[in-house]
Amino acid sequence: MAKQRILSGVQPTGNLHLGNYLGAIRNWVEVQENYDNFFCVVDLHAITVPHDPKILAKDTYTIAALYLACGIDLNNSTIFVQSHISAHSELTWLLNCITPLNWLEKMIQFKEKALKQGENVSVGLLDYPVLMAADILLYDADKVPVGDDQKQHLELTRDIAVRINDKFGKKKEPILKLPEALIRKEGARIMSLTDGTKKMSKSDPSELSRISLLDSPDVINKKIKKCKTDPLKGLEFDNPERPECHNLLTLYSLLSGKNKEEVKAECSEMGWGQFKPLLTETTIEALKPIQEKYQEIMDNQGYLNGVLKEGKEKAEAVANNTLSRVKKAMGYLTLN
Ligand code: ATP
Ligand code: LTN
Repeated sequence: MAKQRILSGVQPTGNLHLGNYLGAIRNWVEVQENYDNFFCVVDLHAITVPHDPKILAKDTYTIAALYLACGIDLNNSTIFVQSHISAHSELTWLLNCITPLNWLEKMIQFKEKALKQGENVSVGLLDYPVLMAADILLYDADKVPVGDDQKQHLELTRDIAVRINDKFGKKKEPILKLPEALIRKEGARIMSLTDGTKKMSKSDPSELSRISLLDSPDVINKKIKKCKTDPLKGLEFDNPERPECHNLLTLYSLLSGKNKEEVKAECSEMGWGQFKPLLTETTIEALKPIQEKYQEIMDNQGYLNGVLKEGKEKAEAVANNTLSRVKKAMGYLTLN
């Protein structure tokens, strides 16, 4: 039986942090053997908030190299850049014309990001989830592994697909496949180091709020030393009064590979002075192989270019096929 397909992506808007890794990419790596995978660097999404043209290409390389460094295996997976495949933009337009405006106005991420932008909110920011729907639907993806914050966008993607199928498809032959979100409970929402009630995010102005996958041991040490804690004795999971404590124990559990029970047994009697060095050491050790592999890949730009060129060809064939199907169903003229 053919393998089910996975599609997912990350925006090239700065270095990846532990939230991106534990909420998304680590899960891609864990399940990749069982699926036919497409992993995209979503550079068209990266310009929905003001961006710097001088670093967009460099950041795109960084994210692609980090996919490989984190363990994405080209035997099961295709890595490509969203803007290299024009079908993403074209399908977005077609989907735009059947998507009600008020669906987009309800999106939580739009509301949060629009608030941060003040006067400067682009049409692109509002349209962001439709572009994401196009990314997913073009590949007939069965599963989309993401962090918890993307759940609403996945629901919207399904709603858009249903609308296309209802308007233009036949009952027994849907045009677009309905994808499912793949959200792992552990790590789906890693919180900021400076505020345990806010998610760790690339766009937080404070560098101290996140650990990047490429942070040096010194920087990791400094960030964990300064991270927010509380004055209570002992360490515990799941106490809503202690969001930072829950988050730091979760990080330790995920990065050490020890389950919750093991972490409880090891850490519940500890104070912060004992736990912080342990978390620091564990984080440095977990990131070391990723950083070494990343450096190797970045030292060989020819190799990375080759990966992305091959990725483009493979992805384009699939995407163009779906786009033609949709255009045909919508009644576009084709010349033979
Ligand atoms: P920004 O905060 O600037 O919007 P981001 O840090 O959320 O960026 P994205 O590129 O939007 O990064 O997200 C890439 C993937 O990482 C998505 O699957 C997203 O759900 C996941 N992710 C992002 N932040 C976290 C987090 N704090 N915990 C778990 N998963 C996360
Ligand atoms: N919106 C996503 C990034 C993204 C994505 C996708 C994720 C764009 N297109 C397709 C999965 C599938 C985010 O993480 N902020």
